[in-house]
Amino acid sequence: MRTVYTDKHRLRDAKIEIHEGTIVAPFECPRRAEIILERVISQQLGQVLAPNAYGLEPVLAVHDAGFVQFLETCASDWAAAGFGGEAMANCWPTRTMNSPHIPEMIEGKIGYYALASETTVSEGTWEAALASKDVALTATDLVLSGERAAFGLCRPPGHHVAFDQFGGYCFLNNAAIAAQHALTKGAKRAAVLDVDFHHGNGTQHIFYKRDDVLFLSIHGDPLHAFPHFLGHAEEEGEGAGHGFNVNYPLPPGTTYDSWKAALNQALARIEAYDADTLIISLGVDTFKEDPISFFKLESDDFTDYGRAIAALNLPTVFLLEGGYAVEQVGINAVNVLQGFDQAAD
Ligand code: 5XA
Ligand code: ZN
Repeated sequence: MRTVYTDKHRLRDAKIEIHEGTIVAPFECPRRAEIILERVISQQLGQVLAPNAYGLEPVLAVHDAGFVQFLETCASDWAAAGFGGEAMANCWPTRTMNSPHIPEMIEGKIGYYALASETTVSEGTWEAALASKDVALTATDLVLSGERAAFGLCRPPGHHVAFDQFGGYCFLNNAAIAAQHALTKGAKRAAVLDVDFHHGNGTQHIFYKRDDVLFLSIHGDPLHAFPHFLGHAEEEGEGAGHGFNVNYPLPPGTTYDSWKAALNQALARIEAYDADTLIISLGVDTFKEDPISFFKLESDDFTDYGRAIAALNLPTVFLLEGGYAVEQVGINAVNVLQGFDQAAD
């Protein structure tokens, strides 16, 4: 399987994150992508190629134009306001302050467009996010042009980004952009399977009322895990989209047996849907040593589920999401891809 990668991901190099009441160095750091790339190369997974540039059109197919404009200028607007450090939300339109007005001052504006405060917008973030979606789109085009599978080594990740809200280390929704691109180029039924530890609230939000993208997510129960407010089993889609959103929330301490049982259900649902294109939001923060998750997968489990995904026999795009046990993140991500390749041969 070929990998799409660019070192432009390094432009996203925030220095702070709010985590459990403390300011820490961000879990989502450039080293993650470097370790995965090193593993791709050392395991001879396949050729590594640079992304093509796609511009903003595929972004605007799933994201709000005002939101995109905000992201582009956020870091410079923050500095122009005389604020120091990295742009960070601290005030939101909460349940009791629902208003149609978008603040002009950057402190209010970032609150309007943010869904969490842990993720700052640092200088270079926008450029890295653009490059990350180019990685996703290039990997998607490899698959649309006949390759059995491709790996987009996306960084920053994307699955928390809704139509017009960022957070959870994500700025543009790479998987949603890729799925929409596949449809625009002729696919009829795309499926996005999100195996990251965290619910893919953004992808769910973007496709919630649609029946041309089946979204499935296996994740930590939001009663106990970020993003806290979405990801429950009863969220099944709306209108034409009813039945096309499937959540598998799992409890603290989940080991591979029950995780795999959820995966098997998800794979059966994708088969029943008769998907023609499969996008995997590949987060490996389900690993037992991940610092921000409560699932207990072992490294060999990643190989096993890569094989199971291959058995669907679908053109498959893997796009990197989370995974923060930095020393093992390369092993675990590449195990999925190798498992897939072994079974796809
Ligand atoms: O998949 N999402 C993540 O790994 C980010 C979670 C952020 C928690 N504050
Ligand atoms: Zn995650």
